[in-house]
Amino acid sequence: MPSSFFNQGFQRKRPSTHKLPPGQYETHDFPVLSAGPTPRIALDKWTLTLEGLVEEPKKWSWQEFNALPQQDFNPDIHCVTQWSKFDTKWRGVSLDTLLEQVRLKPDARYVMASSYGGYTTNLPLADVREGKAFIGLIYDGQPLTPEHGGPARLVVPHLYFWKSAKWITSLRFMADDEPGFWERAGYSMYGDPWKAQRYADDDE
Ligand SMILES: Nc1nc2c(c(=O)[nH]1)N[C@H]1C(S)=C(S)[C@@H](COP(=O)(O)O)O[C@H]1N2
Ligand SMILES: [Mo]
Repeated sequence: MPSSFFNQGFQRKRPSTHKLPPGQYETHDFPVLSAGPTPRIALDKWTLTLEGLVEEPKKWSWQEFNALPQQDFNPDIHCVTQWSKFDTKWRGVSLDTLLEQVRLKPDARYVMASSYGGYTTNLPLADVREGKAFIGLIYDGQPLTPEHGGPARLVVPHLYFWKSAKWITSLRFMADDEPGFWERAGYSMYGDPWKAQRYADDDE
């Protein structure tokens, strides 16, 4: 029997099969964690740009961005402060959809996500492709609130949630890894919750 058939049936019958990464506890709230004040971005001023190692940079206005195909995502999320939240309900645009609209240069290996307000965080390019990352616009059926990163935030659920930049405004493709805001302060360059990679010392 193909394993995908088995997995689908298994998940439908047991939707509550969730796992906690090491050192995490489950919360039903949605805590807000912001390193600074919440920026308020007027939608007619909002832009998202793909830049760096691309043949031509690509910039979307809010209106253009909202014309892109959207999908539902229901990931479990894991914050380095040890809360995890199961089955969060998002709607947004897959990074794969965005990447279809640029030609990456062959040496692009990493991405720096930058936010309104100055926050940055780094990720390997492979970790934002193939369905692994999206720009969240709707949370629980409502436009994403400013506190949680509205109007638009990056969501990369398989890494600790500090990699999910709120108020995102650009993704810069890079040849070499560079630390972002928390990474410069001693947090892990990668942040795999399943390996408890909280601090730089936890990286292999
Ligand atoms: N721009 C920006 N993005 C950010 C942060 C931030 O301070 N600024 N905090 C990060 C951290 S540490 C976490 S745990 C999550 C928190 O998201 P939430 O406030 O929606 O729970 O956002 C991440 N993205
Ligand atoms: Mo966090």
